[in-house]
Amino acid sequence: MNLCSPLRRRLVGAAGAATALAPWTALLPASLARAQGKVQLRVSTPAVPDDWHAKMWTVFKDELEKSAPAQFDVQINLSGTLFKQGAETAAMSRGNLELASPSVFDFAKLIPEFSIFTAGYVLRDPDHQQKVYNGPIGQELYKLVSEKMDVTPLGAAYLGTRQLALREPRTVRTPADLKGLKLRMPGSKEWLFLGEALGATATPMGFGEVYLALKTGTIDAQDNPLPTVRAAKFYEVCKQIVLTSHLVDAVLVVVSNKLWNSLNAMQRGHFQAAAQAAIRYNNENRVKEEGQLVEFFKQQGLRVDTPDVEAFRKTVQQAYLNSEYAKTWPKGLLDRINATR
Ligand code: KDO
Repeated sequence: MNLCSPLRRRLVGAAGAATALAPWTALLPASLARAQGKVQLRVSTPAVPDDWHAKMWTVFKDELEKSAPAQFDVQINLSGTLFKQGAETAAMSRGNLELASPSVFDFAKLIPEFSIFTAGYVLRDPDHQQKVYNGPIGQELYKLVSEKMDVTPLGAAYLGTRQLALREPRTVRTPADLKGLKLRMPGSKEWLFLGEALGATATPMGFGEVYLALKTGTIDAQDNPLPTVRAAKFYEVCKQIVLTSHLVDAVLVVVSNKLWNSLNAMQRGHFQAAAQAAIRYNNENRVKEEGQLVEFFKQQGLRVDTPDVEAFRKTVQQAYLNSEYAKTWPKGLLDRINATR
Protein backbone atom coordinates (compact mmCIF):
# COMPACT_ATOMS: atom_id res chain seq x y z
CA MET A 1 0.00 0.00 0.00
CA ASN A 2 1.22 3.49 -0.87
CA LEU A 3 1.98 5.11 2.50
CA CYS A 4 1.53 8.63 1.09
CA SER A 5 -1.92 7.95 -0.27
CA PRO A 6 -4.88 10.22 0.48
CA LEU A 7 -6.35 7.25 2.37
CA ARG A 8 -3.34 7.24 4.68
CA ARG A 9 -3.77 10.99 5.30
CA ARG A 10 -7.42 10.42 6.16
CA LEU A 11 -6.49 7.57 8.50
CA VAL A 12 -3.78 9.57 10.22
CA GLY A 13 -6.26 12.38 10.69
CA ALA A 14 -8.77 9.87 12.05
CA ALA A 15 -6.15 8.51 14.43
CA GLY A 16 -5.58 12.00 15.83
CA ALA A 17 -9.30 12.47 16.29
CA ALA A 18 -9.69 8.98 17.76
CA THR A 19 -7.28 9.68 20.60
CA ALA A 20 -9.55 12.52 21.70
CA LEU A 21 -12.51 10.12 22.02
CA ALA A 22 -13.01 7.64 24.82
CA PRO A 23 -13.10 4.81 25.76
CA TRP A 24 -14.07 2.34 22.99
CA THR A 25 -11.69 4.14 20.62
CA ALA A 26 -8.81 2.55 22.52
CA LEU A 27 -9.38 -0.35 20.15
CA LEU A 28 -8.70 1.75 17.09
CA PRO A 29 -4.91 2.20 16.87
CA ALA A 30 -4.13 -1.47 16.07
CA SER A 31 -6.60 -1.60 13.21
CA LEU A 32 -5.43 1.80 12.01
CA ALA A 33 -1.83 0.59 12.15
CA ARG A 34 -2.74 -2.34 9.94
CA ALA A 35 -4.62 -0.03 7.57
CA GLN A 36 -1.54 2.20 7.43
CA GLY A 37 0.63 -0.77 6.55
CA LYS A 38 2.53 -0.60 9.83
CA VAL A 39 3.66 -3.87 11.37
CA GLN A 40 1.95 -4.46 14.68
CA LEU A 41 4.36 -5.20 17.54
CA ARG A 42 2.53 -6.34 20.66
CA VAL A 43 4.57 -6.23 23.87
CA SER A 44 3.45 -7.99 27.05
CA THR A 45 5.12 -7.83 30.46
CA PRO A 46 4.01 -8.35 34.07
CA ALA A 47 6.10 -5.30 35.05
CA VAL A 48 4.23 -2.47 36.80
CA PRO A 49 4.28 0.93 35.01
CA ASP A 50 6.72 2.56 37.42
CA ASP A 51 9.38 -0.18 37.16
CA TRP A 52 12.40 0.26 34.89
CA HIS A 53 11.78 -2.85 32.80
CA ALA A 54 8.31 -1.47 32.02
CA LYS A 55 9.59 1.99 31.11
CA MET A 56 12.37 0.53 28.94
CA TRP A 57 9.72 -0.49 26.39
CA THR A 58 8.94 3.18 25.73
CA VAL A 59 12.64 3.69 25.02
CA PHE A 60 12.50 0.74 22.60
CA LYS A 61 9.42 2.18 20.90
CA ASP A 62 10.91 5.68 20.56
CA GLU A 63 14.25 4.38 19.26
CA LEU A 64 12.56 2.17 16.68
CA GLU A 65 10.37 5.05 15.54
CA LYS A 66 13.48 7.18 15.08
CA SER A 67 15.42 4.60 13.08
CA ALA A 68 12.48 3.13 11.14
CA PRO A 69 9.84 5.89 11.00
CA ALA A 70 6.22 4.82 10.47
CA GLN A 71 7.11 1.16 9.89
CA PHE A 72 6.11 -0.36 13.23
CA ASP A 73 3.29 0.14 15.69
CA VAL A 74 4.65 -0.82 19.15
CA GLN A 75 1.79 -1.54 21.57
CA ILE A 76 3.02 -1.79 25.17
CA ASN A 77 0.87 -3.85 27.57
CA LEU A 78 2.02 -3.69 31.21
CA SER A 79 1.05 -5.40 34.49
CA GLY A 80 0.27 -8.72 32.77
CA THR A 81 -2.87 -7.29 31.16
CA LEU A 82 -2.33 -8.95 27.76
CA PHE A 83 -0.66 -12.24 28.82
CA LYS A 84 -0.09 -13.37 32.35
CA GLN A 85 3.39 -13.75 33.78
CA GLY A 86 5.12 -16.77 32.27
CA ALA A 87 2.64 -17.16 29.37
CA GLU A 88 4.55 -14.87 26.99
CA THR A 89 6.80 -17.31 25.10
CA ALA A 90 3.90 -19.69 24.36
CA ALA A 91 1.86 -16.74 23.08
CA MET A 92 4.79 -15.74 20.86
CA SER A 93 5.16 -19.15 19.28
CA ARG A 94 1.39 -19.19 18.60
CA GLY A 95 1.79 -15.86 16.76
CA ASN A 96 -0.21 -13.84 19.30
CA LEU A 97 2.65 -11.73 20.64
CA GLU A 98 5.77 -10.24 19.06
CA LEU A 99 7.90 -8.89 21.92
CA ALA A 100 8.36 -9.66 25.61
CA SER A 101 10.88 -9.79 28.43
CA PRO A 102 10.37 -13.18 30.07
CA SER A 103 12.24 -14.37 33.12
CA VAL A 104 15.34 -16.55 32.78
CA PHE A 105 13.28 -19.04 34.82
CA ASP A 106 10.85 -19.34 31.88
CA PHE A 107 13.71 -20.46 29.64
CA ALA A 108 15.03 -22.88 32.25
CA LYS A 109 11.71 -24.74 32.15
CA LEU A 110 12.40 -25.89 28.58
CA ILE A 111 16.18 -25.55 28.36
CA PRO A 112 17.84 -27.25 31.34
CA GLU A 113 21.20 -25.58 30.59
CA PHE A 114 19.55 -22.26 31.40
CA SER A 115 18.82 -23.32 34.99
CA ILE A 116 22.35 -22.25 35.90
CA PHE A 117 21.03 -18.67 35.77
CA THR A 118 18.26 -19.52 38.23
CA ALA A 119 20.77 -20.71 40.84
CA GLY A 120 21.42 -18.44 43.80
CA TYR A 121 24.85 -16.87 44.21
CA VAL A 122 26.21 -17.83 40.77
CA LEU A 123 26.34 -14.40 39.12
CA ARG A 124 28.31 -11.98 41.30
CA ASP A 125 26.89 -8.57 40.39
CA PRO A 126 25.23 -6.67 37.49
CA ASP A 127 28.54 -6.16 35.72
CA HIS A 128 29.38 -9.88 35.87
CA GLN A 129 25.87 -10.72 34.70
CA GLN A 130 26.11 -8.46 31.65
CA LYS A 131 29.56 -9.79 30.72
CA VAL A 132 28.30 -13.38 30.86
CA TYR A 133 25.15 -12.72 28.82
CA ASN A 134 26.89 -10.48 26.30
CA GLY A 135 29.83 -12.86 25.80
CA PRO A 136 30.21 -16.35 24.27
CA ILE A 137 28.17 -18.07 27.01
CA GLY A 138 25.19 -15.84 26.29
CA GLN A 139 25.53 -16.43 22.54
CA GLU A 140 25.54 -20.23 23.02
CA LEU A 141 22.46 -20.13 25.22
CA TYR A 142 20.62 -17.67 22.96
CA LYS A 143 21.12 -20.08 20.05
CA LEU A 144 19.41 -22.81 22.08
CA VAL A 145 16.58 -20.42 22.96
CA SER A 146 16.01 -19.58 19.31
CA GLU A 147 16.03 -23.25 18.28
CA LYS A 148 13.92 -24.63 21.09
CA MET A 149 11.57 -21.79 21.97
CA ASP A 150 10.93 -20.06 18.66
CA VAL A 151 11.99 -16.64 19.96
CA THR A 152 15.20 -14.66 19.36
CA PRO A 153 16.88 -12.97 22.34
CA LEU A 154 18.05 -9.41 21.67
CA GLY A 155 19.75 -9.07 25.05
CA ALA A 156 19.48 -9.50 28.81
CA ALA A 157 18.16 -6.70 31.02
CA TYR A 158 19.33 -6.55 34.64
CA LEU A 159 16.20 -7.07 36.74
CA GLY A 160 18.06 -6.35 39.95
CA THR A 161 19.50 -8.27 42.87
CA ARG A 162 16.82 -10.13 44.76
CA GLN A 163 16.32 -9.37 48.46
CA LEU A 164 13.76 -10.45 51.03
CA ALA A 165 10.90 -8.24 52.25
CA LEU A 166 9.03 -9.43 55.37
CA ARG A 167 5.66 -8.23 56.63
CA GLU A 168 6.71 -8.71 60.28
CA PRO A 169 10.32 -8.22 61.39
CA ARG A 170 12.40 -11.08 62.72
CA THR A 171 16.09 -11.65 63.40
CA VAL A 172 17.66 -13.14 60.28
CA ARG A 173 21.34 -14.03 60.35
CA THR A 174 21.46 -17.41 58.56
CA PRO A 175 19.11 -19.65 56.52
CA ALA A 176 18.06 -21.39 59.76
CA ASP A 177 16.38 -18.14 60.82
CA LEU A 178 13.97 -18.39 57.86
CA LYS A 179 12.59 -21.73 59.03
CA GLY A 180 8.79 -21.75 58.76
CA LEU A 181 8.68 -18.38 56.96
CA LYS A 182 6.03 -18.52 54.23
CA LEU A 183 8.00 -17.00 51.39
CA ARG A 184 6.15 -16.21 48.17
CA MET A 185 8.03 -17.23 45.04
CA PRO A 186 6.82 -17.05 41.41
CA GLY A 187 5.06 -20.26 40.39
CA SER A 188 7.57 -22.72 38.96
CA LYS A 189 9.63 -25.50 40.53
CA GLU A 190 12.89 -23.66 39.78
CA TRP A 191 11.70 -20.65 41.78
CA LEU A 192 10.38 -22.81 44.62
CA PHE A 193 13.74 -24.59 44.79
CA LEU A 194 15.46 -21.25 45.31
CA GLY A 195 13.05 -20.28 48.09
CA GLU A 196 13.56 -23.60 49.87
CA ALA A 197 17.35 -23.37 49.41
CA LEU A 198 17.22 -20.08 51.31
CA GLY A 199 15.72 -21.97 54.25
CA ALA A 200 12.10 -20.75 53.92
CA THR A 201 8.81 -22.49 53.13
CA ALA A 202 8.30 -21.48 49.49
CA THR A 203 4.74 -20.70 48.35
CA PRO A 204 3.94 -20.21 44.62
CA MET A 205 2.01 -17.10 43.63
CA GLY A 206 1.71 -14.78 40.62
CA PHE A 207 3.36 -11.36 40.87
CA GLY A 208 0.02 -9.54 40.65
CA GLU A 209 -1.29 -11.17 43.84
CA VAL A 210 1.69 -10.40 46.07
CA TYR A 211 0.67 -6.98 47.41
CA LEU A 212 -2.67 -8.20 48.74
CA ALA A 213 -1.19 -11.43 50.08
CA LEU A 214 1.34 -9.43 52.10
CA LYS A 215 -1.36 -7.08 53.29
CA THR A 216 -3.69 -9.85 54.46
CA GLY A 217 -0.98 -12.16 55.80
CA THR A 218 -1.54 -15.02 53.33
CA ILE A 219 2.27 -14.93 53.01
CA ASP A 220 4.97 -13.74 55.42
CA ALA A 221 7.48 -12.49 52.86
CA GLN A 222 8.40 -12.13 49.21
CA ASP A 223 11.68 -11.79 47.31
CA ASN A 224 12.32 -9.17 44.64
CA PRO A 225 14.91 -6.58 43.69
CA LEU A 226 14.59 -3.32 45.65
CA PRO A 227 13.42 -1.20 42.65
CA THR A 228 10.49 -3.58 42.24
CA VAL A 229 9.71 -3.45 45.96
CA ARG A 230 9.44 0.32 45.47
CA ALA A 231 7.59 0.30 42.12
CA ALA A 232 5.03 -2.34 43.18
CA LYS A 233 4.72 -0.64 46.59
CA PHE A 234 5.45 -3.81 48.57
CA TYR A 235 7.21 -1.60 51.12
CA GLU A 236 3.76 -0.30 52.16
CA VAL A 237 2.85 -3.76 53.45
CA CYS A 238 6.27 -4.89 54.77
CA LYS A 239 8.20 -3.91 57.88
CA GLN A 240 11.62 -5.32 57.11
CA ILE A 241 14.07 -5.77 54.26
CA VAL A 242 16.75 -8.44 54.60
CA LEU A 243 19.64 -7.94 52.17
CA THR A 244 20.40 -11.54 51.26
CA SER A 245 21.38 -10.55 47.66
CA HIS A 246 20.63 -14.13 46.67
CA LEU A 247 20.07 -13.77 42.93
CA VAL A 248 21.43 -11.32 40.36
CA ASP A 249 18.34 -11.59 38.21
CA ALA A 250 17.67 -10.92 34.51
CA VAL A 251 14.88 -10.87 31.99
CA LEU A 252 15.60 -11.48 28.30
CA VAL A 253 14.29 -9.09 25.68
CA VAL A 254 12.96 -11.44 22.99
CA VAL A 255 11.25 -11.16 19.62
CA SER A 256 9.13 -13.93 18.11
CA ASN A 257 10.90 -15.86 15.35
CA LYS A 258 7.83 -15.42 13.17
CA LEU A 259 8.40 -11.66 13.20
CA TRP A 260 12.21 -11.87 13.24
CA ASN A 261 12.24 -14.03 10.11
CA SER A 262 10.05 -11.52 8.30
CA LEU A 263 12.49 -8.62 8.89
CA ASN A 264 15.25 -7.58 6.49
CA ALA A 265 18.84 -7.09 7.67
CA MET A 266 18.43 -3.35 8.15
CA GLN A 267 15.26 -3.75 10.21
CA ARG A 268 16.97 -6.40 12.36
CA GLY A 269 19.76 -3.90 13.02
CA HIS A 270 17.19 -1.32 14.11
CA PHE A 271 15.56 -3.82 16.49
CA GLN A 272 18.93 -4.73 17.98
CA ALA A 273 19.90 -1.09 18.48
CA ALA A 274 16.50 -0.23 20.00
CA ALA A 275 16.74 -3.21 22.37
CA GLN A 276 20.27 -2.20 23.41
CA ALA A 277 19.11 1.37 24.11
CA ALA A 278 16.19 0.06 26.18
CA ILE A 279 18.41 -2.34 28.14
CA ARG A 280 20.99 0.38 28.77
CA TYR A 281 18.26 2.68 30.07
CA ASN A 282 16.91 -0.05 32.35
CA ASN A 283 20.31 -1.15 33.64
CA GLU A 284 21.66 2.31 34.37
CA ASN A 285 18.56 3.46 36.21
CA ARG A 286 18.13 0.24 38.12
CA VAL A 287 21.73 0.09 39.34
CA LYS A 288 21.55 3.75 40.36
CA GLU A 289 18.29 3.23 42.22
CA GLU A 290 19.53 0.12 44.00
CA GLY A 291 22.18 2.35 45.53
CA GLN A 292 19.56 4.75 46.88
CA LEU A 293 16.68 2.62 48.07
CA VAL A 294 17.95 1.42 51.46
CA GLU A 295 17.76 5.01 52.64
CA PHE A 296 14.30 5.42 51.10
CA PHE A 297 12.94 2.30 52.83
CA LYS A 298 14.39 3.44 56.16
CA GLN A 299 12.65 6.79 55.70
CA GLN A 300 9.43 4.84 55.13
CA GLY A 301 9.89 3.27 58.58
CA LEU A 302 11.20 -0.15 57.47
CA ARG A 303 13.97 -1.97 59.26
CA VAL A 304 16.81 -2.92 56.86
CA ASP A 305 19.17 -5.71 57.93
CA THR A 306 22.23 -7.33 56.37
CA PRO A 307 22.43 -10.98 57.39
CA ASP A 308 25.42 -13.31 57.28
CA VAL A 309 25.49 -13.38 53.47
CA GLU A 310 28.37 -15.89 53.48
CA ALA A 311 26.21 -18.35 55.42
CA PHE A 312 23.42 -17.92 52.86
CA ARG A 313 25.86 -18.26 49.97
CA LYS A 314 27.34 -21.51 51.32
CA THR A 315 23.97 -23.12 52.04
CA VAL A 316 22.36 -22.11 48.76
CA GLN A 317 25.36 -23.04 46.60
CA GLN A 318 25.53 -26.44 48.28
CA ALA A 319 21.82 -27.03 47.70
CA TYR A 320 22.27 -26.39 43.97
CA LEU A 321 25.43 -28.44 43.63
CA ASN A 322 23.61 -31.40 45.22
CA SER A 323 20.53 -30.89 43.04
CA GLU A 324 19.25 -32.37 39.79
CA TYR A 325 19.74 -28.93 38.23
CA ALA A 326 23.53 -29.02 38.51
CA LYS A 327 23.51 -32.35 36.63
CA THR A 328 21.99 -30.61 33.60
CA TRP A 329 24.61 -27.86 33.46
CA PRO A 330 27.06 -28.45 30.59
CA LYS A 331 30.48 -29.59 31.79
CA GLY A 332 32.67 -26.62 32.64
CA LEU A 333 29.90 -24.01 32.33
CA LEU A 334 29.99 -23.01 36.00
CA ASP A 335 33.79 -22.61 35.84
CA ARG A 336 33.50 -20.53 32.67
CA ILE A 337 30.92 -18.29 34.36
CA ASN A 338 33.11 -17.93 37.45
CA ALA A 339 36.11 -17.10 35.26
CA THR A 340 34.25 -14.37 33.35
CA ARG A 341 35.67 -10.99 34.40
C1 KDO B 1 8.36 -11.92 40.45
O1 KDO B 1 7.31 -12.46 40.11
O2 KDO B 1 8.73 -11.86 41.61
C2 KDO B 1 9.27 -11.38 39.34
O3 KDO B 1 10.27 -10.55 39.92
C3 KDO B 1 9.91 -12.54 38.60
C4 KDO B 1 10.67 -12.03 37.39
O4 KDO B 1 11.21 -13.09 36.66
C5 KDO B 1 9.77 -11.18 36.51
O5 KDO B 1 8.78 -11.99 35.92
C6 KDO B 1 9.14 -10.07 37.34
O6 KDO B 1 8.47 -10.61 38.48
C7 KDO B 1 8.09 -9.29 36.56
O7 KDO B 1 8.67 -8.73 35.42
C8 KDO B 1 7.46 -8.19 37.41
O8 KDO B 1 8.43 -7.25 37.84
